[in-house]
Amino acid sequence: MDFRLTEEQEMVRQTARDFAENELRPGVAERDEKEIFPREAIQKLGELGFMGMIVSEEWGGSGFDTVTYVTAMEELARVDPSTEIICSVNNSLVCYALEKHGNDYIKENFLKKFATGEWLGAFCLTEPGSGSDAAAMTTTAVQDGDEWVINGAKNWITNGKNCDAYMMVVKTDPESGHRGTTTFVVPQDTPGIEIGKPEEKMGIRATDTVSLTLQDVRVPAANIVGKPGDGFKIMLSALDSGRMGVAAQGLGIAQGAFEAAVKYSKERVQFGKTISHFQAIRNKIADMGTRITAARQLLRYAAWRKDSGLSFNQEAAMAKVYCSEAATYCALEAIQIHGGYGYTKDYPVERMLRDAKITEIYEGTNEIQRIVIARSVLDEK
Ligand code: COS
Repeated sequence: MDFRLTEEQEMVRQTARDFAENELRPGVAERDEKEIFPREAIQKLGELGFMGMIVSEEWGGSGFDTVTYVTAMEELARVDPSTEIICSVNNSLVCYALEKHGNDYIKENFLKKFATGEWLGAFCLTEPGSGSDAAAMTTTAVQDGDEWVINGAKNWITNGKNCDAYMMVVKTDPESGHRGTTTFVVPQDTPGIEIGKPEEKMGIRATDTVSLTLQDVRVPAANIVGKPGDGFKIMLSALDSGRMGVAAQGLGIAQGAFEAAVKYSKERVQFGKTISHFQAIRNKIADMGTRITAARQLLRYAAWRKDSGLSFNQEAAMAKVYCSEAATYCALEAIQIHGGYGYTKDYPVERMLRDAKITEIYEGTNEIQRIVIARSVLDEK
């Protein structure tokens, strides 16, 4: 067993860290405050090969393994969790699923564009009436010759406004429950798609999150991902992979909050010494550091299982739960260590807490992750 990153993994991690420090950190507070989408940063990440990290080179990707991917995503999230999730939705939800399930037409015309960063992707599963109970979706597609006609609505779509195409699951045989669902790639400029007003969110405010109204949206049959009827399973398997991107986001936030707290504790003087000397503060630092180290190992283990061709559904869910809860925990403790200053926008830790909370909610709430974990542990799959 070797816990060290390989030379290549370490090089990619350093590239991600340099990018985050030089390109993301300078504007991160302003983008949060003014809800500015980091378009230029995403374009540069595309040029660096970070938008298709786990896609093979044949389809325009960088061909990295998943350990490299989560390591890079952690570095982005350590500084800018918004940019991380924009990137990770494209990488580990959309690109992963299209490479695994898409036909050559889809790979040539969509995957290549997403993987090179020419296009940005979004993932559409949730609807106003179906969140955790994803199979309860009611958006439909009806076949009309060589086309399918989609009607319905999707919401909570990360990248929904700034993307170029959606990976979207809908009911094509409403009588057959989840077995009557099909996944399509739908270009954003397809007539009949109305994009709602971006949600005004507590955190990850540089991302756009929108709802979509779909009225007679015509999509060629060639844009079906996998087989008709397999849509739900394709989306759930994409989420197994995507959840590692969210876990990396949580881990990066936890690490960023930890570093800010450690730094502040060594600067702030009370009772004649820096507060890093006080046991109450030291305990917090010890607990944060322990959780972060455990979170990182769990996430890299899940990623290693995926890279090794082993099942990773349970471990990805565990990593998502543990890393996201470490994020909220560390951000809260970092604020506590900063005292009143931590509760203001003069320090980054208040943003880190706002950014942390969503990691416990999206790509499957932590309550859903625990269902997934328990089913797997109890062998009830
Ligand atoms: N990958 C592939 N297939 C999977 C799967 C996975 N991870 N998990 C389950 N499936 C399959 C099952 O094998 C089953 O197939 P068969 O009917 O052929 O046996 C099918 O999917 C349905 O599974 P199940 O009966 O377990 O579905 P449920 O409706 O009970 O839902 C949960 C299972 C709750 C786990 C699922 O709905 C879920 O993950 N919900 C959260 C959705 C989510 O993450 N939303 C966030 C969207 S992005 S912001």
